[in-house]
Amino acid sequence: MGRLIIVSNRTPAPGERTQPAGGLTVGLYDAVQTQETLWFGWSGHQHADAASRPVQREHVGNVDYVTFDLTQKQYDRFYLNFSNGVLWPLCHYRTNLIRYTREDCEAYYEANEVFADRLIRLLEPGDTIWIHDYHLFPLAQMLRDRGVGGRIGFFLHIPFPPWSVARLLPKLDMLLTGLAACDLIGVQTPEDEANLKGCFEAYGLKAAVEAVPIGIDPVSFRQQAIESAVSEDVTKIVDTLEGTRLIIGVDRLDYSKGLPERMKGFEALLKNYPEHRGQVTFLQVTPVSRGGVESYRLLKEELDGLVGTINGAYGTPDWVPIRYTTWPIGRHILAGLYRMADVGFVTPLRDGMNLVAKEFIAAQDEEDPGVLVLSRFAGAAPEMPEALLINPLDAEGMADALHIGLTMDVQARHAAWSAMYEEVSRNTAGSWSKQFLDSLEAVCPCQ
Ligand code: ADQ
Repeated sequence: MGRLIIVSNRTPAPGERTQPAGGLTVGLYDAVQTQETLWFGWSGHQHADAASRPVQREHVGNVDYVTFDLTQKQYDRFYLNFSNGVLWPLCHYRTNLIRYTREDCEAYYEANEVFADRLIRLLEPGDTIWIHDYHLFPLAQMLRDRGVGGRIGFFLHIPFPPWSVARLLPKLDMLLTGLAACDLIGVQTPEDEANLKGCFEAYGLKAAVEAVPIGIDPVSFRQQAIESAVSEDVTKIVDTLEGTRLIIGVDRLDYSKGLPERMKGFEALLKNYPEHRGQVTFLQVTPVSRGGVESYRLLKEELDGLVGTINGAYGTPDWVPIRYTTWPIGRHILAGLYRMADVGFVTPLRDGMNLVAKEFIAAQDEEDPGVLVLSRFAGAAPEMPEALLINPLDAEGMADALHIGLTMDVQARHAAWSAMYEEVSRNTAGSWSKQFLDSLEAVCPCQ
């Protein structure tokens, strides 16, 4: 078996290389345990002489981590402006937030050329290349141009919009032509699959696209939650709730996650169901991300204001309705808090998958499980129809779902939870990477 070459914008940070810490790292952990792997990406650092600086290498277990620096200009234009200021809003159907300039677009392609130039020197015959996410749409074509004839797969972690939305992107045909150089493109849901296929067809491009929904490692996450729930870190937090019921939300601070909408849903609960006032606490853990992009700064201001307004309107000297932190919290603490929560509140306007929904289910106590209130627009929703499904634009509908969740009897909670836990256990991180790599081999067997 040849090597697996994983290419992603960021590789796991040095401290996360023995212990997966979330999203992509968790998803790929199983694949890299069983195969000799090279994981290639940006170091997370900017340097004025990036082009002349050598790559950084670290070998951990089966994996050779190879990273390189970007210049400040590449970081600004490729990463912040184009990847996160154009492609991210486009793929999340937020066309009004797109800030396109031709210079940023050119910088995106130039940065992908840098990835290709650096990577080509590390490749060997027989390697299977697996590229991840929207930062690197054109990379496969650039590798083909440099003579790579072997297997190349691509996985898109975020949604892909229909042609009517995608075509807003100038030079969409060029982006898709680059992507079509892959042997297989994996996406999260059947809806994304249909959308991407429709866009390829619009340009007469041929590409193999398959929905392969990502999962988590439910066994280890559940174990972490069981241990963490009784740890001092978690019991200290739970004690401060003073017996109130706990609703929990955990997300990067991102406009795709429906955070202001979520606050309005909670506010509607307090307004329409006054019996919950003083009886429930909503904890929202939201570490700041992409602070260099204007729409993220504006979102933080909006959220800060909403939390203050709701707490001012409904809070009392001895009860704070919303607890809100923009600091990251360790995964082991989060796992314990999920287990102690009565409701997981997950309300994205659009989300590729949303692993928090799956982690919340994995963490529950089977004797007395909590309830998941989940947006219909999360990629996880088709796999979790037993959740209380909501539309995040409908504050009253969210309030109704929270009320139902807070008052549901244990039999109903258990029935919903066990169906979702079965699904989370069936479709795991390990089965996801295996399914993708098996499909890639099936479409491109001759290696
Ligand atoms: P994200 O947008 O980052 O991922 P998500 O799927 O929820 O969203 O994954 C976030 C991960 O980070 C989870 O494992 C979560 O536990 C962890 N996390 C979140 N907040 C944290 C905090 N405060 N402290 C510590 N850990 C925290 C992208 C796509 C998603 C897709 C994933 C994987 O946007 O739609 O599900 O990739 O494909």
